[in-house]
Formats: sequence, structure tokens, C-alpha cells
Amino acid sequence: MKILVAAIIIVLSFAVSASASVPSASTSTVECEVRGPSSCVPNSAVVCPASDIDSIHVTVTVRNVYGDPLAGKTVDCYAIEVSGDFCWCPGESLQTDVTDANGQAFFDFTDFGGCGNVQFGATCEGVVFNPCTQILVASPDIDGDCEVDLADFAMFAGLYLTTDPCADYDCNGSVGLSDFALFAAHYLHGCP
Ligand SMILES: [Ca+2]
Ligand SMILES: [Ca+2]
Repeated sequence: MKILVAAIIIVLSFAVSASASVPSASTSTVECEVRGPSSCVPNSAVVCPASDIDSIHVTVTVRNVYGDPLAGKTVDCYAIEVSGDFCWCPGESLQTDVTDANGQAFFDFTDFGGCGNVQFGATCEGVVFNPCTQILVASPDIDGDCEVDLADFAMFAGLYLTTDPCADYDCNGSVGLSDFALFAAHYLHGCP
């Protein structure tokens, strides 16, 4: 009997210590924040493949089932295209980092183009976390091929004086001269 009890205690304590180091999808979080100079921040983002407008900062906090932060965990963070067409510069759509003492890893998604809705998700040791809320993204690379070129200019011209968010780079509700100024400033930009 004593041996059985001892065995049960050992098994239970092993199970507790094992789950204490296992990431939990129910307590871990993925939070996205738009940062940068455009007037669309913080509600939406304007990006350029040359990474010289806004960026989306993602904070992943890894916790175990008890809610304790887990340090030293390798996190994969990736873009999820919800709608629209996007282009990601090499190494941009999937990034890897290790959590710090607070169980946090940080990622910045900057070098991409296209228009539509994206969100960002993360996995850690095979556990898939809930992605952050969707973010509307616009870019002078309107067609999402990582080059701001003549094809994008033709699309911009077609959207001029409309209310299309894909070319409303200052988020004032319409596509006008100020949006064209931004488009022109990023003409011929591509991946770094
Ligand atoms: Ca393009
Ligand atoms: Ca505008």
C-alpha cells in the first residue's frame, strides 16, 4: 500500500511539473498593435514593402495552464491573410523568437504590401494560440506583389476620388491628393 501511494504521488507530481512547463492556449495571448507615422494608426495600418511606413507590433505572452509566464520558450509568429491579396518580403510572414523572463516574445511585421485584412497568430511547442483581432491594411503596393510600380499606379488612378480604403492612406474617408502624395513618395519601392 505504501509503495502504491508513493507511486501515485510520484506520478501526480510528475504530471503537475510537466503541465507547469507546457504552454496553454487558454492562458497565452497574441496582441497586435499598429505603430507608425500614418494617420490611420492605431485603427488600421499603411505599409510599404520597403518598410518605411507603419508596422504591426505583435506581443506573444506564453503562459502555462495556471497562468504563470513561461520563459525561454521558442515562439513562431505568423501572418494570417483573412481577405485581400498580400505580398511578404523574405522572412517577414513567419518570425521566430524566444520568450523573456516575463514569458513574452515580440515581433514587428513591416516589410509587406497589399490590401485587405490580416491577423497574426502564434504557436509554441505545437500549441496553437488564438490570433489577435483583424487589422485593415493598405499599401501603395495595392496589388500586393512587393513592388510599387506602374500596375499599382493604374489601380490608384482607378480608385482616385472614391472612398476605397485600399488607397485612402490618410484615413480621411476618401482617396485624394494627399493620398497621391504618399503614393508618389513610395513609387518604385520594393523589399529591402
Ligand atoms: Ca505592386
Ligand atoms: Ca485620403
